Amino acid sequence: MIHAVATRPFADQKPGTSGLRKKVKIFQQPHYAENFIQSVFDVVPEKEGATLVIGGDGRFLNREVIGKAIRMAAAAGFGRVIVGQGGILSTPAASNLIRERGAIGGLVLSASHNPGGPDEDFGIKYNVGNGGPAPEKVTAAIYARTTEIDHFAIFEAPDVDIDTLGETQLADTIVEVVDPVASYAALMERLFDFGAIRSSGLSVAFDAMSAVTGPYATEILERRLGFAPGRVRNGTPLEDFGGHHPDPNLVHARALYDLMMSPGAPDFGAASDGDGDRNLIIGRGIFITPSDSLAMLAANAHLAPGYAEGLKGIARSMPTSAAADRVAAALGIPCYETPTGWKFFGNLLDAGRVTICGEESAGTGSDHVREKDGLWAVLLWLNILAATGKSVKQIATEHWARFGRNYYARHDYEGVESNAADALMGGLRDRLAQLPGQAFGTLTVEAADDFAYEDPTDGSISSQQGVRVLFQGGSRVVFRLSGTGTSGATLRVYLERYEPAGGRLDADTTEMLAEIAAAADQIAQIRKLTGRTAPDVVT
Ligand code: VG1
Ligand code: CO
Repeated sequence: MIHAVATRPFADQKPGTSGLRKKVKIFQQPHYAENFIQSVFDVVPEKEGATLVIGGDGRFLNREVIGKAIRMAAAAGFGRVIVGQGGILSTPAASNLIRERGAIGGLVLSASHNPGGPDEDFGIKYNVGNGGPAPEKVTAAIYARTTEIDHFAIFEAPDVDIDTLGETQLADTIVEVVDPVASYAALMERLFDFGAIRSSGLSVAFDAMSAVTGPYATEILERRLGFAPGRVRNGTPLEDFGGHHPDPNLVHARALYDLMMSPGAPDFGAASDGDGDRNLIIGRGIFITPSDSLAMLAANAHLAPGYAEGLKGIARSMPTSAAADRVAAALGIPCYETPTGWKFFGNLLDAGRVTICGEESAGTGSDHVREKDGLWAVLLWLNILAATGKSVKQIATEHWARFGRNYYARHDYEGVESNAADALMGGLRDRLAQLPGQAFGTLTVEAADDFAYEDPTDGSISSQQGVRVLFQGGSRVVFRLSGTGTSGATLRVYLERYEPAGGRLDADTTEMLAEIAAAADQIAQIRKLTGRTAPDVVT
């Protein structure tokens, strides 16, 4: 029986960089999740009989919201709902299923790298038929719908059993529970030379951070690639990620970092985030920044079977370092600079303009899906190591010797008072025109702007995507506010210094960036306006 339930709009359902992310307590308000899901369904055209994919990263509230979403999808008239067993689907696996099964879209339930549990974060993201995050015109329509919603429809029945593989009928909808790993693992086997990795003799340590990649990594790394049992750490997804932030960076994956810097380190260390789309890459004795990883993967991708024909182009988000640009130039292929967030890569991938994309925030991926993909990056690295017989350190040092090195760091100021953050960004924008020519220590500003992007495939324009200050010589600082935080504002300051081949390629990053960091504070008045003397997280 389909039930129409009267409801009233919530004022705070505007999707951010990747969907609607809020505290669990906010999602637990009666009708909160239902209103958002109904608003999504209301803007999906031709859903009658269409297929919808649903899955999440297993965090607290995942099962409950999936139960509701299935019954609402049945009420909305979808023909088939494909759900990962246990409610589990990593973000890239969901993207793959949408594409493989010809779904009209999918609901991905996750707050990614944010912590989980009753007092932590939850999120809902809608992906469209290409498997990627909904573009801005769709998220804007969803948001508009949330402001005027007056009822939602739900099929009244007990929740479907999502733990048993197979099909059940709910009204006119078939609910199909699938193995969350199988088709994703098969895709990886098509892209990479599993035989070469298996026989390479490489040793690995993978930290799944008690999040969604556990079952994927166990199946792929331990069962299919034959790495010894236990090489996947924290491999069981937990509702609260064991109380940790499932954020694969040097702060939250400290244990892995320490292992990789220790004398007995394996050849290769990696970690992924809550929903499996990010990656951390650490070689024995060397951390690879995500921006460098993108550049090094692009330079060597042809060594993997899936990319043997070469790359069509590279795309990176604006705050990501320009290391990839140099690779693109050497390969004679285009390099696109997009706003932050994976949704901007989708059109370029669909149009066949680029093959590989990446973000400084530990996201790398390719045209195999329409999301960033943590395990994909791990496997491409392993394929490159197996094919070349080189260590991570060797790949990196040879890369820098050829292209030069982009020293890079991101400073995050979290939980900043929203008004202070807005004042800081507003002040910066007001002063932009005066910056060129100004000197900060030995640095002189060459140009400054507020990044705007015109999508080359559909002409749509996204403005105010972050303030860039470019210094003479190719160093840079970028300022922007996070679109994924759930309390207050997060100011991100991205620091980059280019050192050409033949220059100081083996120096300490903090030291190399010290002058730019000082200039950033002077330019944006961070201490004065936020009261902070140091960033909360440096990655
Ligand atoms: C952050 C990252 C961005 C990434 C986004 C979603 O956004 O900076 O690069 O695409 O998270 O990643 P923001 O607006 O907070 O800077 V995930 O792994 O949270 O889906
Ligand atoms: Co993520």
